[in-house]
Amino acid sequence: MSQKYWDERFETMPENRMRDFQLQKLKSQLQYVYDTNQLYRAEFERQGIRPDDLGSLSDLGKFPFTVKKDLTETYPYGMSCVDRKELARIHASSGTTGKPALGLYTQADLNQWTECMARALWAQEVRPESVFQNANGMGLFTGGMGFLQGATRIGCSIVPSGTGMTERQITLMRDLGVTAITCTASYIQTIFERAQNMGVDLRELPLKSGHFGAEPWTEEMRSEIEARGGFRAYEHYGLTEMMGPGVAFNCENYALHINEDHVFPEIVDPETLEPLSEGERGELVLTALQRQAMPLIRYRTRDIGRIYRQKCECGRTLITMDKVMGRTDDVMIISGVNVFPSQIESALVTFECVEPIYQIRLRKKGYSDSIIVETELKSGCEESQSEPHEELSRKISEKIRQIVGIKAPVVILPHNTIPRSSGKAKRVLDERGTK
Ligand code: DLL
Repeated sequence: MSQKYWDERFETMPENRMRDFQLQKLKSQLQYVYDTNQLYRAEFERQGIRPDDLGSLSDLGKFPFTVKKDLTETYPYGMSCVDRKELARIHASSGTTGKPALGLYTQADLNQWTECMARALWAQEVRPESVFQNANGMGLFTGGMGFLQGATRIGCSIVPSGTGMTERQITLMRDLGVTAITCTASYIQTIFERAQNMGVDLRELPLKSGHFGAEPWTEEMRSEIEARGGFRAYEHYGLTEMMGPGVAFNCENYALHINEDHVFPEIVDPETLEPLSEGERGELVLTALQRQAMPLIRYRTRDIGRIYRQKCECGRTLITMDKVMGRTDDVMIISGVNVFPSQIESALVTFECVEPIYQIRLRKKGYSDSIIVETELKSGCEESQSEPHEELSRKISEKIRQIVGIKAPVVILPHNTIPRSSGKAKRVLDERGTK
């Protein structure tokens, strides 16, 4: 029988011992950034705080935050704590405008990341005998290399298929007996659709697990993927600045455990920036406990959620977080209500006849914003669909009203009109600047 945990010591460490471990790492990490990075030293001094002011974990709240602007303004190496020759890898986040935020790694950082990924994949049924298809972008995006490293460490047979060329992805999946696939939850929709056109039923293949992340996807979407694919759909959460995927992962019960021996989580109120208690909703703030090249202190992720300890049946004691359903910067305010694209997804996925593929047009209506939701009928539903489109869109609109609390017109487009995604889906088209 194979072992249950990849790294039992840390994955099942009692809470008090984990807290001692974190405190010790935090102390040395604060001292390290103070000694090796001018920006951190200057900022600590400006705020009149010294590394040895940290006596307990809650004292971390006295230290300054790091924000994305700190990384872009000091691009490329301003946040580095090591000599240039120590850098082993450089990734970049997927931001589309301006300078990217970089992720810098020493070889030791890469090793830690690999361990975090192996831990996550092991918890999700991936084993040395797995045939692991990596359909994440294999470049600056951390998804490709992160999963590659973790699956390599476990010893899987890896198919580094990258993104796109969907028919070939499906052919490989079928011919090679792929048992595990990783990509975005939106790209697996594209794969499902194309497989159906090719007459391939993924449920008949040996696929056991899908590993998704990099964008919000709802619980409803998880059920839809599992029903359509015949495999379990697991979550990965992470961001380039903190290492990439590997920050948090689903266990077999779908609890999203944080690798808290590497990443220390806090939740703060995004307005007042005051620390919130476990269980309260706010912005996730992360501190890298063991990294060398770019160990960010109190990094504001902009992701919204909660963290809480729960006794998980899987036996892991690692703290858990909510599935991230939105960022402070992608919230739309419609008729005074905060709306996240993922809430629209929750409504759409309850309708069997529409694809969980959608886009939201954000427009100006007088002084306020309004949205139009566009989706498509599933292929094959045109004939079986007995009710007129107007009736269906009215029902979806009503569902959105029930879930989100706002009225939004829904347009049902012909099949294959909305651009398919092979990476992170672009859900919102901001048309407020155009007529
Ligand atoms: O998306 C890293 C990653 C790759 C995670 C593959 C999981 C799987 P970035 O491109 O830097 O890194 O984007 C990070 O994506 O702050 C979240 O807003 C969002 N995000 C990542 N994972 C999830 C998730 C990668 N599971 C940003 N659910 C993060 C919701 C996610 N949002």
